Amino acid sequence: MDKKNTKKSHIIIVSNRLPIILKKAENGKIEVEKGAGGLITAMAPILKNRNGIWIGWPGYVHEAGIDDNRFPAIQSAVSGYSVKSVMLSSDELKNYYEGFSNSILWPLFHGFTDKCIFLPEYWISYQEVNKKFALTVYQNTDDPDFIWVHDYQLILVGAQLRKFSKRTPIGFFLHIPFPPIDTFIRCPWRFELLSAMLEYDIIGFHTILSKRNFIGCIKKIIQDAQIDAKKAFDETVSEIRFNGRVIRTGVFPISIDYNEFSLHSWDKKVYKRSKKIRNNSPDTKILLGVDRLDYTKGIPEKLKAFKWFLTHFPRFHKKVHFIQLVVPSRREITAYADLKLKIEQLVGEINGIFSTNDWLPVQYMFRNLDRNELISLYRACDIAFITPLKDGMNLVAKEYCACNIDEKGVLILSEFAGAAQQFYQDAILVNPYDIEGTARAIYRAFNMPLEERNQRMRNLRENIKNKDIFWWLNSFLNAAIEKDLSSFPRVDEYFPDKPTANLGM
Ligand code: ADQ
Repeated sequence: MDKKNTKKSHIIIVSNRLPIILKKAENGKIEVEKGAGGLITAMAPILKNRNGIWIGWPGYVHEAGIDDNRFPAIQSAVSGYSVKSVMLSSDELKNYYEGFSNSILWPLFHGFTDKCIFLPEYWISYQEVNKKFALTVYQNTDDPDFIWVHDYQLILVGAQLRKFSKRTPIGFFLHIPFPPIDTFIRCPWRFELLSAMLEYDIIGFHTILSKRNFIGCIKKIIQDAQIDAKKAFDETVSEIRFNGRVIRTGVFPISIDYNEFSLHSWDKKVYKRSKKIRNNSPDTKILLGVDRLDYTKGIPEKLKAFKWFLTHFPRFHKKVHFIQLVVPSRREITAYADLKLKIEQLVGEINGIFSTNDWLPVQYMFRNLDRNELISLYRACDIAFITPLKDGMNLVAKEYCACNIDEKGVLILSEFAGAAQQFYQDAILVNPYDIEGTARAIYRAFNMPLEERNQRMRNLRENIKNKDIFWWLNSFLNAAIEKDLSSFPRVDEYFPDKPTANLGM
């Protein structure tokens, strides 16, 4: 990018991972492919249009002083915009990524404080690596550029850029929930983290609850910040005044490329594959869970609810087939390795108790699937069973509905997924800690009349179609530049005030 000859503003995306995937080819060589996912799809056109750059870690460790010949392959995997790699050593990976990011911020922000390991060396590494990211951003940007930093691994990047005297507008989007003050306050570096967030010009969250929690923490911890409490707590986008600057904060529920998923579901190969999945389980309803291996996703609780269902409703034996897909993730961290064992033990227990010669209640898969396989599963299943204990948004819920082109499926969704804020009227909401209530929700999904299923699924799909990933991207960027914030409607909000699963039995 020739920065010197143009003053047109560019867009710079900064995330922990670059939008690429490293794959081992059959000959043992590592190949670089373009990554998939909503964020990448949505960002690509805007990055191409505005001559943008994506800055991030390419996904492998690299020791200082060694020449890396993979950079050209990384660049050519992503066409139309530039990528810049930030290299991490194995020590940095251990302390910044597995340590501060995934053994402090991830559990803390999801409310699992017992899983936090507050080691000072993690904090030191987190600061150093965030500085390293900021330096790469600094070296590759010019003043009118808009820098957009993503997620909890990189909270300090904005503040570090200010230390380099960067005055460019900088935005931040948090993809995970922001915790309430009584949780956040346990972090030994609470003041540093919050002050760093106030160096951004705009900060986005998935839900109004996260935004409120953030404002609540600012009010208690950063004494000089001026907040119009009413607006801050209720409005989609509001302002905080601090140190002579105005910081905007808003609610932007992330989404998926609805059209892409929906069209893909009409594909002949997908149809054939989904038919095959259905034929493997004749006369049964398929219940589907798709989750990354993570204690926040509530997989053991979900299995316990399924066990309760089979125990108390024996007439559904041989009438239901539960497919639980788990995507490998962060297994180097002990809590994740333990979780895997727990899940496998529960699957074994349920199948041991209930299976017969011609019926296996739980089919468990622990691997990555390609797009076709995943969409075929979404298409084949009757009930999506998505019950995280806490989740920023949950894109699987949105993908499932987008793929449910015959509009006969049912979505069982946890109240504690960000997506519940959007879908509370049409999904069956459950409290995943309530094993019996969750089991009864399966019963309800089983018995829901076709007409009701059609209506609910149509509403869900309409909702996702109207607020897809491109809507999300535009809302965030508009909020960063819009003069009149009243153009952002107030946020629709769900809070459980009565028993959730309307059991109808
Ligand atoms: P995640 O915790 O990763 O994301 P989620 O939003 O559900 O959770 O996204 C998972 C993604 O992985 C989905 O796009 C899904 O298609 C894909 N996937 C799942 N199983 C797969 C498999 N076996 N093979 C291949 N792909 C699979 C974080 C936050 C969420 C937030 C997102 C986006 O934790 O709350 O919704 O970021 O902001």
